[in-house]
Amino acid sequence: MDLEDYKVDGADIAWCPGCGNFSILQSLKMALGDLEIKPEDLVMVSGIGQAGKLPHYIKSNMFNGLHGRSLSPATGIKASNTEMTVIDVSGDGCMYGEGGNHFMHTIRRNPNITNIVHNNMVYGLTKGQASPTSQKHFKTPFQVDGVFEEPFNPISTAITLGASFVARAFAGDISETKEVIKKAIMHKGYALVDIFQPCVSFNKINTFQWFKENTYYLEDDHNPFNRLDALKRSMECPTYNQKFPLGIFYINEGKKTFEENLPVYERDSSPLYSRKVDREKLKALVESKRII
Ligand SMILES: Cc1ncc(C[n+]2csc(CCOP(=O)(O)OP(=O)(O)O)c2C)c(N)n1
Ligand code: SF4
Repeated sequence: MDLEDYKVDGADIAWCPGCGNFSILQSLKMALGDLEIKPEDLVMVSGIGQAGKLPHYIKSNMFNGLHGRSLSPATGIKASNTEMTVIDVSGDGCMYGEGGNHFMHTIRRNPNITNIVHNNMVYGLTKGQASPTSQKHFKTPFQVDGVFEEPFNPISTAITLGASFVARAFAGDISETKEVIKKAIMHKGYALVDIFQPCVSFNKINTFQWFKENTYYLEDDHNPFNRLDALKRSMECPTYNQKFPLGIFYINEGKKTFEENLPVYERDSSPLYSRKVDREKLKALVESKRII
């Protein structure tokens, strides 16, 4: 499909010129186009933040909810519309801070959705406070002496929790990011794609150049099916004088999805909304639960 097919007529994009979000939007549209996913078959879900605005700029069905709470509606949307492609888009603050609890338990639940996280290591929308992935010693007008906590490692956390697909990309490389997003969408089960996204206004340390100098791609012979190897690689980071690896770290094959675990799909795979309500059965069920 053509990228124009995903264009929202009259959309006034509110991101700063030069923001890494533009490249992620471009990579995502290219991935959707290559996979021939029609806007009517796509649901974009987000919370709050600069990243959370992305669904406003792509023609699709969309749900924009609370900060850090997007994965629950995304899970529900997929469970009741199993034939749709569901993509959640969040910022690092939204997903790993406010939504940290939902992040963990969605990994355990394993809905067949793609979770794209724009990781700019800062709170962009609220003008530059530190986020869970801000690097140590990062100074902001709010963390005036610099961040003292260890940064949250989403890749290690996801692998430890047995996530179904775990990858990291860099917004400065549109074609590689597109390829990773395509694989994540095609993967059956929960797929995390953490994308380094320079915030040109509020993070003057982790710039496009900084990410270029501090990342490298996992070798072609990296085996994503070896969990311990993946975990080891996910711990490489500048804190230990290493670079951040990019690419597909881990694939947990054969894990049952959330939808596959639901009894409602055991005998009938048709999506819930397309089924006829059997009022007699429903009445009998309600009656059977009455205590008095
Ligand atoms: C529960 C809650 N806490 C805080 C806020 C205020 N808030 C809105 S956006 C935001 C930070 C967004 O940062 P991030 O998720 O990293 O996304 P970015 O803007 O960098 O893309 C915060 C703290 C909120 N809306 N709701
Ligand atoms: S504040 Fe940062 S993240 Fe937000 S649009 Fe501007 S550059 Fe992008």
